[in-house]
Amino acid sequence: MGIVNVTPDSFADGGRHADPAAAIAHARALRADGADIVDVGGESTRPGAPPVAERDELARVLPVVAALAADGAIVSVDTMKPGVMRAAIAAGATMVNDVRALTAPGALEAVADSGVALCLMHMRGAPRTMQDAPEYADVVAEVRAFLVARAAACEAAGIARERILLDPGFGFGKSLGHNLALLHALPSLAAAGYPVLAGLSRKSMLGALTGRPVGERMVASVAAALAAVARGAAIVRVHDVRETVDALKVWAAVDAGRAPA
Ligand code: 7PJ
Repeated sequence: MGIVNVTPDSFADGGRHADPAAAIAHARALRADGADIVDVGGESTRPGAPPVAERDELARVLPVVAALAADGAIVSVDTMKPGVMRAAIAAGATMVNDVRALTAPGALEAVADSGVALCLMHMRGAPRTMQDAPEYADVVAEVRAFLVARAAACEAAGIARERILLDPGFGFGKSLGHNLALLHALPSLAAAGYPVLAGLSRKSMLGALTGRPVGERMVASVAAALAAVARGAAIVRVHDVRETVDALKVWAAVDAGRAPA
């Protein structure tokens, strides 16, 4: 999954694709580099980010979703707002990626009324404050229990189990230790029976491990993506698609122990 931010303030590529035309061109390049899914987001969720009005988010996201869907791309919309979910689905998005796991009023219904896929992500707190000393008694058990409960709520609302993915939400209300415990324990989340999506690309945990600023975390990001796939992730959400695809090709061939078909 390639990341397409249509925002003036995302931490990893802030502003580079803020207008729809630039975002469409970027998404097409990511597809050419081997992305199977493009994840289009119009509201930054970086720690401390201000909220975005629905009308502004729609103006950013809809032209990008429509153009990519017309290309035949699998388009995911990264949003917490039911109105944006509905409009993006109408414009051709076939996946909703919600860092609030459909907890906003009306979000469950927006997805249940469609046939699209759904990524439920765990976040502790809200973006503005989530990195203020997050605490857990058992981060792995708590994140897993939250996600399984949200999946059950979605299924009760009529969303088929086959449509649901789970994501532990690296960096969303988690310390470095919490993030590493979750990545280490990814097999136990995968054992819940839903495909797992992992988003580690360029995140501050990689800065903490390597000492590198956000613009120099590509190698760390590829290593993290490989680690996630090796521990059971079905989808990795990344900025550096070309490099990640190369690494995954090598890893998959070694894992298979034979030449690719
Ligand atoms: C994630 C996301 C993630 C999912 C962002 C960033 C911050 N969606 N949206 N998982 N992160 N599902 O790109 O670093 O980890 S925004």
